[in-house]
Amino acid sequence: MKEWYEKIDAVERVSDLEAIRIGIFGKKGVLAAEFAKMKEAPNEQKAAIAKALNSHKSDLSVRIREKKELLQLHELEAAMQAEALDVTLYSTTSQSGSLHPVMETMDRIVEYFSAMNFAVHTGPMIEDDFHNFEALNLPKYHPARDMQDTFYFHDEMLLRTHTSPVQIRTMLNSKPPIRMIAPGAVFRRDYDLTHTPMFHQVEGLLVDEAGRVSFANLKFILEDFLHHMFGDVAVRFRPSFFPFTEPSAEVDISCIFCEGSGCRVCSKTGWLEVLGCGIVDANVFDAVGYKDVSGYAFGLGVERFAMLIHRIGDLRSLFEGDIRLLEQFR
Ligand code: 2NL
Repeated sequence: MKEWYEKIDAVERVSDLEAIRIGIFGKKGVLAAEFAKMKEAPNEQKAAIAKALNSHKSDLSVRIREKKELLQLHELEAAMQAEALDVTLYSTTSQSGSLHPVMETMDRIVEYFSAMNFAVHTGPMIEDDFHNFEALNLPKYHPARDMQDTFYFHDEMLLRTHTSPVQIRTMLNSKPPIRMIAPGAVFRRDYDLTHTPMFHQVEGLLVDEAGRVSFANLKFILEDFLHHMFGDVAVRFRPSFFPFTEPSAEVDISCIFCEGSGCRVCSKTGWLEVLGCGIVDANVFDAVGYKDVSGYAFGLGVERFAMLIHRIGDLRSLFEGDIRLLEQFR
């Protein structure tokens, strides 16, 4: 039997050890053969032979189990050594991510108004008629509610067409004064060279006691904001109309491409429209139950800001998900 102990000690692979185990314990193995031989031995020797064989049986079994554990450990270590990766190695091919220009622009806008003490509020993208239209002085049958412009669900619900419902919810949930912005995605049934069915808005709202908020306050903050975003540009306010503000204005900056002399981007006007704003219409305050207050509001499209700031000519390139666009903004 001694040779089998030596074989176990000498073996180097788990698979070879298994062959040895079968050679000892298998049906045709050495133990089976020795036990068979024992039957031919004289009766008085049988007990001693059986005792010796049983002792070998348990010793060999323990030795095989211990050797197997040892070999498995060695094989695992060898495999780990062979597959080892140095994750600290410097790689020249590693890629770093970057913010999409729309989100980067949104962050810059939010950063400005946060610094000016405006709270940031968000709300649901699936809205109801009241929060998206009715409360904003857009009564039933107003053209802006047209099926042409709004994505409707079956049960009077819709995809918000602007972030104004966030302001309505904030006013319904809290008391004046309010000083907030609402950044987020909005949806309109529009798809052509200059419109996508989903785009991003930042709207602002400030409400305080009656008589404490003026158009001059609105003009100051928007001029300062536009200088923050576009640098040294001229800013002008043009009278306009929105159902939720009265009076209303659209805000232009001097064209950042031709510096006001007239080019293709500004349609030879020298001006680029970037904002809508106004003094909050009294009907909006009535709808949320606010009494004896005054306020201003404004809204802007983030994609348009991003395109002007980064001089991106085609709106669609912001939505194609082409990694080569992002690589230009690292
Ligand atoms: C634009 C114009 C605007 C508002 C949005 C607003 C919200 C409330 C009350 C009054 Cl709750 N007004 N929002 C006001 C004026 C203009 O957006 O051109 N957006 C892209």
